[in-house]
Parts: sequence; C-alpha cells; structure tokens
Amino acid sequence: MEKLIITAAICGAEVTKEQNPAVPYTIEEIVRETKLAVEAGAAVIHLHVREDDGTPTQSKDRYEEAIKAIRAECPDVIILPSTGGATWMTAKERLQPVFLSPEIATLDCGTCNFGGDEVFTNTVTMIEEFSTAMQEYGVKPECEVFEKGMIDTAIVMMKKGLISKPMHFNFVLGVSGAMTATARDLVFMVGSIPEGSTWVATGIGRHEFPLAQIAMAMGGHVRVGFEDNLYLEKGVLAKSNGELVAKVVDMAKLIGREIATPAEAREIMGLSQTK
Ligand code: KMH
Ligand code: ZN
Repeated sequence: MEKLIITAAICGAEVTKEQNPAVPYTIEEIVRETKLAVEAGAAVIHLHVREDDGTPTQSKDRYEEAIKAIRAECPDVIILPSTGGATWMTAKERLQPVFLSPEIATLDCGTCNFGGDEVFTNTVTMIEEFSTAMQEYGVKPECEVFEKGMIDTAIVMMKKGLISKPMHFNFVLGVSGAMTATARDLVFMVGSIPEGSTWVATGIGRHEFPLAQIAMAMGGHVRVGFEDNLYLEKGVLAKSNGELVAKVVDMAKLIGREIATPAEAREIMGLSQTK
C-alpha cells in the first residue's frame, strides 16, 4: 500500500486552552506543536493562526510570521493554511493566506451547519472566487468536504477549469450538524471522487481514531490534531499534537503501512515544488 500521509491540524479556530492547555496560540507555541507533530511523523501541518490571546485571525502578516518561524525549525514540512478561518469571518478575510502562495491550502466546497446554530458559509460564488485566486497564486486546493454534495461542487469547479487534476479531498466527518463519521459514509465519499484523486479522512471528536483506522486500511491518508480532537483516549487529554500523531503511527505499524516523509507526500499529492 502507498505510504501514509499524516496531517496534523495543530490549532484550528475554535478550540481553547481552557479545553486543553496545550492548544497553541502564540507563534512560539505554534512552532512547538509543529515540531512535536513533525518529529512524531506528520508530513503536513494544517495551519490556522491566532492572536496571542487566542483570537482566531486570517491575517496575511500573522500567517507569514508563523510560516517563517515554522520553516526555520521544520524546513521540509508541507504547510497547508486554512481559507476556512472561523464561521463568522468574511470571504475577503479568509482568503488572505492564499496571497502568500503556499503549495497547498484548504478550499471549503459548500455550506453546512457547524455545531449548534453556527453556519459555515461557502457559497458557489465564494468557491469560484477562492479557486480562481488559488489557481492564480499556484496553490493546490485541498477540497474540504463535510457533506457529499460538496464533492459534486468541487467536480463542477474542476470541469470549469478552476481546479486541476489530480484533485485532492479531505473528508471531514462527524461535525455536529453535518455528515456522520461512519465506515459507510467514508466508503460512499471515496467512491464519489474522480479516479486518480488523493484523499485524507478527518474524524471529529471521538471519531478521530476510529475513522483514521478505517481510512488507513482503505489506503487513504489521515488527519489528526487539536483542531479536531483534544483527547488521546476517553477522559485523557493529549499533551501535544505529537501524541495524537504518534498514536496514528502506532496504528499504521499494526497494518504494515509505512509513514510518508514530506518529500514522499509531495510526490503522492502531486505538489510540484517546495515553497
Ligand atoms: N474553522 C472552520 C469553520 C478549513 O480550515 O478550511 C473551518 C475550517 C475549515 O477549519
Ligand atoms: Zn481548519
């Protein structure tokens, strides 16, 4: 089987130090969590940034500062910034990290409920604008899919020439208000993407490790991290993102799946260059 790409979503926009003191806010903390995740086996860091007080931001300057600091410590890791930001942010605010030309960034492919009464808005116009900007700045989209119809929207963008093949998908399953994180749902999603696409699965909360296990057995790739889950096991907070990545590495060993380095992950995902 192909080597396993592990993505660490180290920070997100929603989780707080009150929930887990290891959640990173400052640049130093983001670098610390990146290093621990990379040392444990992560090839990709899905990056959100915060102000020092924890407020999520999509500021281009803050991303630039974080990426520079990460690069100084982890020169090879693939950095995958968010264009999702937080649910209340405007499209203009969210798009900023694309202007730094990262090699890959998230492209959220539809609107869905996002816990309680929160709505994560991604209209077709926004998706077109984001994919156009990503094309212009040489950024490969990781198509974030929370519901099946979002795959179809991503395919429409590909047919319009706004996303190139091979496409890359992230199935984010188990968000409260969106699609559930069952084996049945994951199989349905994987069977709905264009041939030759790569994919990663993200299970939210308690679904993180069960979904990771199913995904890696199916030959897909896996995302873990504080953005999605704060616990190493029931009732035990993870001390770092590195602990979450290490658990996935152990699970992969059990089924004989080797771990991809950043260079191997670039090859697998068709990323053309290190930026
Ligand atoms: N924070 C969520 C509202 C992404 O990074 O593109 C959106 C999110 C997805 O995290
Ligand atoms: Zn995110």
